[in-house]
Amino acid sequence: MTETTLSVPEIHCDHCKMSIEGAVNALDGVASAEVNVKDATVSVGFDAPASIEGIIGAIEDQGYDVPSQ
Ligand SMILES: [Cu+2]
Repeated sequence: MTETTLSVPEIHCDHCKMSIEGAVNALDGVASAEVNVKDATVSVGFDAPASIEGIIGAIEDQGYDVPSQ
């Protein structure tokens, strides 16, 4: 399993946490997604067919900018 932590500076509250965790956990291949509101990060554990690009896309679809990591 690949584990990665993405910085998403626009995360600021529990609403952000719920929407991002919901969207990323819904992706095929994602084992776990957890948002840390204080650090504005998303930690994800995943295997194929999930990919970094797909995970970033799901976060962006929720309205958050994901700067180059
Ligand atoms: Cu928020």
